[in-house]
Amino acid sequence: MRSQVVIVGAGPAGLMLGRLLELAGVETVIVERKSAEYVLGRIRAGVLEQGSMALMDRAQAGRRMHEEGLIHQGVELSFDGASQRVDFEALIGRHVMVYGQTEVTRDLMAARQATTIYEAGDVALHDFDGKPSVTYVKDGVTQRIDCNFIAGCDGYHGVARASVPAAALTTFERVYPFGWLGVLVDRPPVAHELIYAHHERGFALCSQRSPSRSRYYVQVPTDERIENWSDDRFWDELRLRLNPAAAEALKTGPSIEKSIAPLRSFVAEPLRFGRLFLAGDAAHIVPPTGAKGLNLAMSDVAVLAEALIEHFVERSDAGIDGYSSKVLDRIWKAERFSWWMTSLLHTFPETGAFGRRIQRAEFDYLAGSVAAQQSLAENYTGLPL
Ligand code: FAS
Ligand code: PHB
Repeated sequence: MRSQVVIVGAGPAGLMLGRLLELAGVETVIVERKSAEYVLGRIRAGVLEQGSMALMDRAQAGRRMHEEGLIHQGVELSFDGASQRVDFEALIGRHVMVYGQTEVTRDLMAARQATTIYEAGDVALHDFDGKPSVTYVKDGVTQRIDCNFIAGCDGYHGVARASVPAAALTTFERVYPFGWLGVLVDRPPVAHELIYAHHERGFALCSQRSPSRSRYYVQVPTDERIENWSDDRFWDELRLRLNPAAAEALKTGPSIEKSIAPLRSFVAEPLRFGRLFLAGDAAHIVPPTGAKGLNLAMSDVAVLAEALIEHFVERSDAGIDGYSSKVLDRIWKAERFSWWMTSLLHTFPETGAFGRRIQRAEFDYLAGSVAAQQSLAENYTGLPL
């Protein structure tokens, strides 16, 4: 088989890249390790920046998002009971949309016309410095796809970045001393906007998926085990971390999904190796506190799609030559913001009483400064592409 671009990974990055390329007439094949059902079963992000919303429209996959997504014009930050709303619309005239990553993935899957090979085993990348190809095993038979370019959209644990010689790659990483225990529940959200709460017991986040489905998180130690957390224990702990009004308004019920995700900041440099490009979680990881992970993946592939289209349609390599430096500039700004939000809102016992006072001063400065709130608003709603 032959194609112009082989995309490894059918998560949001791979599917969005494939869709933008196919609309421009560029041939693609996506090779995905798991089944479509498995990919859709992963419960992850929930907030889209306006730039990601515009990309869904460009991909002609935005209809349901506009019908079912919830426009949010601000968020609430609370700190040991004190609350501050950050009004994106009033501060900078922008907003975000609450629309789950599962739905984004479903819409992109439905829009895709070209080939996606699911349950492809032993995916391997070959000769991406010369004449690239990708091999995989399907129904016991090894298949090969010759191509012009490979896009590694296969996430943090994927094969693409792992195929790059270690000497060619520089990585930067910070692993946080805690994770997020997340619960999905079919109950109305506790508030009409998201609540990010700092409490001496730990961070908590009240998010949502629809007027009848909510998503909640609490900070837990890295070695925490999901079996230690009954629903009742989760709801009791969440109430303790929220301000009294939110704790009172919380509507609890049986969890329909419960999982623990580790938190890390990670960036690989550069993001181009000959005819191989890395995008999305294959290239970087952010702690979910800033709601940047999915959105960064989208902005990576918007730039990569433009570069590849320029190569095939306009016969220019300026875009592919500039891809890595262009996306890394925006990646590091999102890494900074995600690190800042995480540092402000989580408890870090190792930083002691002085660290807690600094966090409180950071919150008090934010609460009293329009400029600080504008800075949070422009980062949270998404920096320009
Ligand atoms: P993905 O990981 O989504 O997709 C990669 C795809 O490649 C997967 O389908 C995988 O099966 C496939 N793959 C892997 N190895 C392969 C191989 N060898 N061959 C073929 N295919 C292969 N972001 C937020 O903004 N908010 C959140 O709350 C949030 N929560 C998260 C919770 C968890 C547990 C995780 C892991 C991430 C979370 N994220 C969150 C970040 C997440 O949303 C990512 O940013 C987003 O999924 C990135 O999309 P992709 O780059 O497409 O990577
Ligand atoms: C979510 O709804 O899953 C979500 C929302 C905002 C975040 C992280 C996760 O910062």
